[in-house]
Amino acid sequence: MSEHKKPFRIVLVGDAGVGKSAFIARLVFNASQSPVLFPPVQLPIPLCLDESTPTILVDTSASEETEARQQTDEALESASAAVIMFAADQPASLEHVRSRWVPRVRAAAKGRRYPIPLVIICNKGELRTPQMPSMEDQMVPILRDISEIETCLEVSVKEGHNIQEACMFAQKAVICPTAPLFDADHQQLTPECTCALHRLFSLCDRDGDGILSDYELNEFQKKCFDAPLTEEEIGNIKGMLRQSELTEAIRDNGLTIPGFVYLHLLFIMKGRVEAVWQVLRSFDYDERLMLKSCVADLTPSPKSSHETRLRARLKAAMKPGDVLELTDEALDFLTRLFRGHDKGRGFLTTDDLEQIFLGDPSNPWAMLRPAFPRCTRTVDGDITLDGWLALWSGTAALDPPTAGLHLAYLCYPKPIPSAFEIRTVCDGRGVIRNEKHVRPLAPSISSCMA
Ligand SMILES: Nc1nc2c(ncn2[C@@H]2O[C@H](COP(=O)(O)OP(=O)(O)O)[C@@H](O)[C@H]2O)c(=O)[nH]1
Ligand SMILES: [Mg+2]
Repeated sequence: MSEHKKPFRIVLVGDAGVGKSAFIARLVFNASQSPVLFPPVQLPIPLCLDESTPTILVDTSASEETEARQQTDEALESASAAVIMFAADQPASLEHVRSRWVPRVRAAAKGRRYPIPLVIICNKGELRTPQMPSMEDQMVPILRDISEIETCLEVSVKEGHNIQEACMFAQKAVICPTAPLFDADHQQLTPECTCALHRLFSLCDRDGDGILSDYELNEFQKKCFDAPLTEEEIGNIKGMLRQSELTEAIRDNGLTIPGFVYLHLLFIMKGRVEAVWQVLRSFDYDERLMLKSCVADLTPSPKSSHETRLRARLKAAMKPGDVLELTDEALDFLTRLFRGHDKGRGFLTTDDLEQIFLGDPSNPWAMLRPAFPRCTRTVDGDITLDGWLALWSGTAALDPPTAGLHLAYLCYPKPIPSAFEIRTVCDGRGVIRNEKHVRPLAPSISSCMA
């Protein structure tokens, strides 16, 4: 696995003389002497939180000279996390955290979906005298203003105090960043996180009654944390939710969707971001809160990439004129989904579609907007059952990995590969000769995508 993973890059910045290079020397080489500037250094495995991913520490220069500045900015541009260091005995270095280094880190993150996670380290802690303000007093106003700070702590490179802890926090900032989950400006979960939690709820609500019973909550807990909750813990969770301002976090003695989502918000507010990441990763979400493509893998081998395998299998199995289609079972699942949302009207409005795709970060037919193909919709633009199934069949034939992934997002209850089968639909002269049977509800792709 490690050979495919992009290394984590933890970039140290801060004023000259605060101890960046000395920190690396002490942490990695247990040395008290350091060069002025280290080349990038790979973190030894025992210090790595995620042993499968190489972690590189990148020392930088604070010099304002053009070349040095450029190198530091380039390092920041590829940073997975940044550590801004100041020194307890250099008040200007603390000032510069806010006025110089945070803006440099932010500028380097331009174009990224999320900010670069930050850890603030105060070095030379042993030089802090009782006359100086405490680290906490120094940090509170900064923490209030700069939301991308994950952690701050005081270390003393000279005395070897908190060095490994600082390294661990920097890695945690990479592995469990807050920004993809929590929008600090609005003090709420991000839409991506909410979307994923909605899907998780659907997966865990096995009887589909819209409530997580104690049993379902416990199964969820076991899957994510390998251990069941005690009765007391379940009671505490419900107690916490009952005290929340939500009108209905608990119903029929179980968690509602808002209650379930709110529970995760509470975790984050209490600094337990890693617990929420563990939940999401247990359900195969990646660092962008998308389902890993392996979820929709159509071949059993866990080696090469999803698309490559799928294509290879298809190439081997398919003759000209064959297409990949959804099985009757998959179409039944999609029909039930349709019926569950059409409110008996026989068509899906844009709002209904939004509800269906609540746990899916994107609608698979976004490229068809603003209007779906004519044969899939009513005159008002709503999607008919035939249209809905045709859109799925079309996507399955034209882009199976995408269809598979969206089926996974919609909580298809079986392994995704089992939702597909190869069908011979065309004899090469454009004549449809579906040998098994013609499924009247799923018009052929060529007609529905036309
Ligand atoms: N008193 C004290 N001095 C330190 C500490 N850490 C580093 N230094 C000293 O601070 C000076 C600058 O350190 P250096 O690593 O070169 O700073 P950089 O410019 O940020 O890389 C060196 O003389 C270090 O020995 C510390 O924890 N306490
Ligand atoms: Mg240095």
